[in-house]
Amino acid sequence: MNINRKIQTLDEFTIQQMRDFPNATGELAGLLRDIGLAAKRVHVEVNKAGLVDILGDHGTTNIQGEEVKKLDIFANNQFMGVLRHGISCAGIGSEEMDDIVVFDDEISNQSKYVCLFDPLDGSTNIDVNVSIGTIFSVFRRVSELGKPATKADFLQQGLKQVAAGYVIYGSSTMLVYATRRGANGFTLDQSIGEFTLSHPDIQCPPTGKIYSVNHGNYFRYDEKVKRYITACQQKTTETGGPYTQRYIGSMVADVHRSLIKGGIFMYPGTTDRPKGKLRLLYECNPFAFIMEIAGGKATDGQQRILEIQPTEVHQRTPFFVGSKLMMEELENS
Ligand code: P6P
Repeated sequence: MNINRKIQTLDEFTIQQMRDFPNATGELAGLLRDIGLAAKRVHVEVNKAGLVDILGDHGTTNIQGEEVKKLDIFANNQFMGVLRHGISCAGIGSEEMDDIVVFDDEISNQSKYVCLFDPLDGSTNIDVNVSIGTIFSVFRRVSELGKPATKADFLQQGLKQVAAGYVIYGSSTMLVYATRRGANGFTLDQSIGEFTLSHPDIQCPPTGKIYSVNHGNYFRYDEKVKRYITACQQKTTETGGPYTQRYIGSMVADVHRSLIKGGIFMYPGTTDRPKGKLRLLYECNPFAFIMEIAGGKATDGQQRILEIQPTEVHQRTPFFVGSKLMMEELENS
């Protein structure tokens, strides 16, 4: 009997992916469903942030020296909670925590994966109702199963990710994730409380008309970046131009737009911060993985983001990501 399955939920999609791989254990599918559950809980709080006292500062600063918003902590606890009590993750790293957290219990030590999170990116925008997001990265452990996860499990090159994704809490709440089999987007259908497949097999357009960068730092960028920005403002780009400039100041929103509509997002290094601001492990690696799976490119200005060998959990990197042809224009500028 041909059952009408036009609307596929995240759970049904991940189970279908498992059916296509009979020898899959279902751990990764389970981990993605756990992340989807936590994302729904964060969605509820983000969407009522204006009504209850969950806005504003938590009164502490994190390892980045940044003011921690109450929603940051709430989000961190939601994702850590579902994974600690699940059966698919041996430990996590998070922007909100100084070091990795190894769950170190009998079940978790048998788990094949570890996760890294920015639980609520763009949190400075929370108080002004601009889209914010969660970013996550999943690695298969390199340490021995049955024993606690180790730092080496987290400090792997981005090209070794088995999955990566983000949640954007915007005009709708969407969860986008990629595995080597493709990038897919799921929009939260609040009538049934499920993420439902809305953007199957996402492909990043090979070019676009939008460049995204913080012009306030212009005079602190290197000459190559300045040349490219100038080209974007003139008719001197190979793919047309002049382009439109859009900068929301929330990475998840800026990169999501670049992925769906085409474009380029840049957070370059500057004379005062040569490594830029964005974090390699839980901001740049996940988006680089998704963008490459969708046909785009992601570099630090010199090399593929995914080939960088990390040395510490919170290390920063300059970040350029987006449509293949626009990225090549930047590389040749
Ligand atoms: P700037 C938000 O705080 C964030 O980490 C990213 O989401 C965003 O792309 C970037 O910082 C914005 O930084 O220096 O341009 O305000």
